[in-house]
Amino acid sequence: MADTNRPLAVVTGASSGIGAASARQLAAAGYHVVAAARRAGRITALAAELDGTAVTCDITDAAQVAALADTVSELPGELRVLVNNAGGAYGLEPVESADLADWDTMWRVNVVGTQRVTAALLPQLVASHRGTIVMITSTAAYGVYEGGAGYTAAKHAEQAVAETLRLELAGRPVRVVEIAPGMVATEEFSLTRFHGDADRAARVYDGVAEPLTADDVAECVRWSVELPQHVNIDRLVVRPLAQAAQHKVIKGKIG
Ligand code: 8X3
Repeated sequence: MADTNRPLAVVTGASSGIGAASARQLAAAGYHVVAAARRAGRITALAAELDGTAVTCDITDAAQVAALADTVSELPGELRVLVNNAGGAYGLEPVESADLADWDTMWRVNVVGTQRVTAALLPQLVASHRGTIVMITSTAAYGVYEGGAGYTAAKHAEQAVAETLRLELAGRPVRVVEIAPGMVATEEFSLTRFHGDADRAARVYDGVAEPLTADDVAECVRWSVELPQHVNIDRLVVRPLAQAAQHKVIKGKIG
C-alpha cells in the first residue's frame, strides 16, 4: 500500500526494458512507483515486487490517461516524478517505401502520447513544488540513419517537445530532464522494430562488446532525479563505449 511518506513516481512503458529498470531504481530510492503500461500482467507483478501501484494504460488513449491521472491523485503521496519512457521504433524501411501505419504509431506513442501524459500529470507535479519530468528520447533525436526516418523524426519531435516544455515551465517548480540513450540492448526494442523477427533483432547487437543495458539508463534516470532540486540536467546523452557515434559502432573486444 502507498504510504504518505513516500513520494510518487509515475513511469510509463514500465512493463519492460528501461521503464521497468527505472521503476526498480526509483523504488529503491524511496519512491512509491506507479507502473503504467498496456500489459496488465507484467506491471501487476512489477508493482507487487516494488510495493507500488500498477495502472493499465495505453498512452494513445485519452480516457486511459485521464484514469491514470485520477488514480495517481487518489494515492496518498505527492507526485514528484514522471518518467515519460513509453515509446519505441516500428519498422526500418526507407522513406520511399515506408509503412505509414508504423509512422503513425511512432508519432502517436513517442510524441502525442508523451504530451498527453505530461499534460494530465502536470498539475500534480506543480502542486508538489518539486516536480521532475524525465523524457527518455534517444540519440535518434540528434542524428539520422537509413531506414530510420519514421523513428528519428518522432524522436527529434519528442526532444523538441522536451525543450519547449522546459521553456514554458520556467518559473514553475518542475524540472525537465531529457535522457538520450544510444544503443541499449533490451529484450524488446529491436524485436518491436522488426515486428517480432527475433533473429533480425539479435543481429543488431551481434559482436558489439557491451551495449548499454536498461539498468545503465535507469541509473541515469535515478541520478538525475536524486540531484538537488535546483540542479536540472537538461540533456544527458549516453552511449556504450562501443558506439562512438550513431553510425560508428565497434564490433569485437575493446582494449
Ligand atoms: C534507439 C537508438 O540507434 O536504434 O533509440 O535509433 S537507435
